[in-house]
Amino acid sequence: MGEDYKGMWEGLGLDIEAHDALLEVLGKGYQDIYLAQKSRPEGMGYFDFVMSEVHGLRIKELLDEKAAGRKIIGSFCVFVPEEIVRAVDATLVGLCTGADFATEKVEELLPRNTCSLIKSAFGFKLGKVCPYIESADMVVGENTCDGKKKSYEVLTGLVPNLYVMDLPQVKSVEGRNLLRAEYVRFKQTVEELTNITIDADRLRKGIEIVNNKRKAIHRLSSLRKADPAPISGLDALLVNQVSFYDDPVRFVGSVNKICDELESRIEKGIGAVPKGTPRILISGCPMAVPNWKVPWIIESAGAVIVGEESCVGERGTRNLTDDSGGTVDELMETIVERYFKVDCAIFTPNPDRLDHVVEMLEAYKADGVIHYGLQFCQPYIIESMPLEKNLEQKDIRTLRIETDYGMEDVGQLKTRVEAFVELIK
Ligand code: BJ8
Repeated sequence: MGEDYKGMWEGLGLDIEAHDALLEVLGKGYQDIYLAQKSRPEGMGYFDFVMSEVHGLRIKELLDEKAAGRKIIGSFCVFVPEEIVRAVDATLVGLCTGADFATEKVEELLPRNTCSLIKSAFGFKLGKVCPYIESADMVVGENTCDGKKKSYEVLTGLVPNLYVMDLPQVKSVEGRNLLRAEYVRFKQTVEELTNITIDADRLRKGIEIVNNKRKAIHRLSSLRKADPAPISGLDALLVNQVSFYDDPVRFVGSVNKICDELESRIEKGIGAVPKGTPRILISGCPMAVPNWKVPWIIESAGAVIVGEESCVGERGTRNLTDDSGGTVDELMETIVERYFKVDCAIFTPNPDRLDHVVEMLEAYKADGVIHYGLQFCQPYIIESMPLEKNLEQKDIRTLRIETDYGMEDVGQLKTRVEAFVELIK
């Protein structure tokens, strides 16, 4: 892919040498983790292709959209309402936050004990290796955890088109009012950016596009309830990850195609793993591309992941937005309603999340929960302790993992995960 896109990457100001090195590591990791899997559905070929072109063809498409007058908006969080972005014919893309890069430079700006996800966002920017952030007309940060909100103060110096959205921390009337006010401000900002005024038809269309993505993912999720699981957790995670980058309409078509195939696999009793393989529900911090470390460890230990209680997973997609409102105000209200249900650990208290974990565990017939906490992520790590206690009181086996994007702890994690898989067998 390199030679075909070199000019494009240079035009975006990427550091070609560093970027080549990144792509090489990514390609090797993908080969070892993804392509080495057995009994993959054929439909994953589309996602393999998307991944092979994630910095190539997809970026070219985005630049073509820009040339045609459309805007690209980058985001780090599922609280950024894609419906509103779509309503102005703009495209929302998730920004690269799933791998370590330029760590030394990052640690000149951020404390070492900052979570890997935040450091990664900085590393990709400082190392000039993320074509998404360089293509974006606007980058949206959000006041969620302390790490993110303070680091955006620093990121503003590196990303002049950074827009910061305030977010509530409490699910109160005041919290909801704040979310509504911030979504109205965001709507006005994207209207100004694009010179397009959002009317009810535009907003309804935006809701429809985003709901269709969620519905396709719901269909895929429900097929993972089968035993044997027709698709690995790694592959299902990849589909969720690609949903943040891909063209939404094409994405829906590809997910539905793979779902047709999975239905026929289930009918024939074909699985990605043998029937009776221990089933795991992952819960915790989001896993952005190419963060596949823990799922890879879990599935290499002889288990299969059947669901993700995560923003790159069901927390991010579980609820649809009601599109029955007749006016912009009514539709904005249903957007607020939908996002206010997201049970991110930045909320205090956050009781819904425990209910959702239990609900998912039952729905996907999981044998145990692995809580995935990124080191230094206080919201999720602190929440994981009462979560584990509550789950164990319900006789649900739980393993808490705290890790980062490095590979130093792989051996130790493997030992712990293997022991856990033995326990739940
Ligand atoms: S809605 S989970 S995407 S904030 S891992 S940066 S929480 S210290 S990512 Fe998130 Fe939005 Fe919530 Fe979802 Fe902070 Fe934790 Fe780092 Fe995190």
